Amino acid sequence: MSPIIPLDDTIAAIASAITLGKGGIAVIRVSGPDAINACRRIVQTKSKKAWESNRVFHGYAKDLENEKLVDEILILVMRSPNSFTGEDIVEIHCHGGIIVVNRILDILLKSTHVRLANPGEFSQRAFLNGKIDLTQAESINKLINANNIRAAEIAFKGIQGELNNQINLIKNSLINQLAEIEARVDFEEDFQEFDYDKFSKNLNIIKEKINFLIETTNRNRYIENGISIALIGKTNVGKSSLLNLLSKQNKAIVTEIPGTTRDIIEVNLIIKDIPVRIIDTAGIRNTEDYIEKIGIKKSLEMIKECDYVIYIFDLTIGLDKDDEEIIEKIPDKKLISILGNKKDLIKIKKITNKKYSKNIIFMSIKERQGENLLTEKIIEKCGTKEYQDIEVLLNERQMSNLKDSLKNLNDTSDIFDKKLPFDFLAIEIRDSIKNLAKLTGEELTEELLDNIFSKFCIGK
Ligand SMILES: Nc1nc2c(ncn2[C@@H]2O[C@H](COP(=O)(O)OP(=O)(O)OP(=O)(O)O)[C@@H](O)[C@H]2O)c(=O)[nH]1
Ligand SMILES: [Mg+2]
Repeated sequence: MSPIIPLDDTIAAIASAITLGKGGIAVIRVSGPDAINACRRIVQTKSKKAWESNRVFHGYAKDLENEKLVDEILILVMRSPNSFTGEDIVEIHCHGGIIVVNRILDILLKSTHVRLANPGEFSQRAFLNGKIDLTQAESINKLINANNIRAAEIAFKGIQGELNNQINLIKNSLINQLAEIEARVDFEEDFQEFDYDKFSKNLNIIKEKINFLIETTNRNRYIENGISIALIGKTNVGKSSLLNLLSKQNKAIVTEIPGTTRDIIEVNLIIKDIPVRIIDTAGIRNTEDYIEKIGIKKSLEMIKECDYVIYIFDLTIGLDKDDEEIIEKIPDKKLISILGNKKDLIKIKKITNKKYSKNIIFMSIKERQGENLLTEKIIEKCGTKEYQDIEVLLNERQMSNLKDSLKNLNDTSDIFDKKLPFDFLAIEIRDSIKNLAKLTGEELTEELLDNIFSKFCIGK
């Protein structure tokens, strides 16, 4: 692939996380034709193996302005083409924290022609030099941003080329179909009559494969994005107590005064490997209090915005008409459970409403009774059992290309229904292939590329 962006300069950036007082070591990554020469200038070493490829050697970083040594470092050299970017790469492993790593980077930028890398520029170079395809580059970003094991596992499969493989399998099937049409156009007399049914069946099999990828992604998007669960109910039923119980911290104020919570309070947790955002809300009741009213409005909006709801009521009061009115506002597919709280208190009202009684779990948040049952309900409702075998999850860009590709194939239906000339099919199939090529990055404009890689962080 010939690069559409010039790659003749050399770039550098801090590739590790930088935090004051944390991280024993930090890594500066330098890539480009001048990487080795530039680093040679600021490194002092006695190593005989210095600057050989795939070797680590010991040395010191020095400030050229005053010849002062600023840190003791290890240097790793990977010569082109055997490196991540395909260019010469030097990694400088220095001490962590903020000051020293930034100082070495500054010295390098100041005393050589190396420039600071843009976000994602190392991955972009790896892509442009044909070391990885676009889906692999995007998977690196996903792996670094993964906030749970499942998401990390899927991202790693992406780096190994799983999504690319699956897309290429589909693309090759389409190329075969296209070849058949084109051969017929050129040498029609050598072929039997075009079999519309058979061709349509073949296309349907390909469409099913595309649909499978789209549906798997839609169903499992939460693995990467997490799911949001709102705690909804009247005042004083124990919503904030539940937030505190699940998050194992005293995040929300709990008092016996109805109307304690006025605003939305959120915590991020991992429940059985799923990232979950629990949202505590203001208790819903009729009130004249101006601030509380705003809070209640937010609670009602949250029913619409969140992915799931746990509805909570007080067992000593029972599930009354006011509760039912609120529950009716919650779509069935969002309702994880109706949670009857304060089971520890003796005075418990019987639940007469048969419609809801099946979905009620009894809990004492105060005495931590029923917590496991609630967690099971969450897992069950969020469909997490299905995600064991997921190989790929597409990001928005990839989904949009894949949907376009499917649309091209769906647009062929008229040709089959009306038995239009079969060579019309070639146009749609060719566009469908093109959309798949966009997905893997074979067909891209410079602008689109910049847009994709600018979402990466510096040093990647
Ligand atoms: N006995 C008993 N009391 C509980 C239980 N859970 C919560 N409480 C008490 O009920 C009162 C209200 O609890 P909160 O968690 O503040 O209730 P809330 O639903 O957030 O209330 P608002 O913020 O006013 O809407 C507090 O005094 C809690 O200690 C429980 O399981 N048993
Ligand atoms: Mg509260």
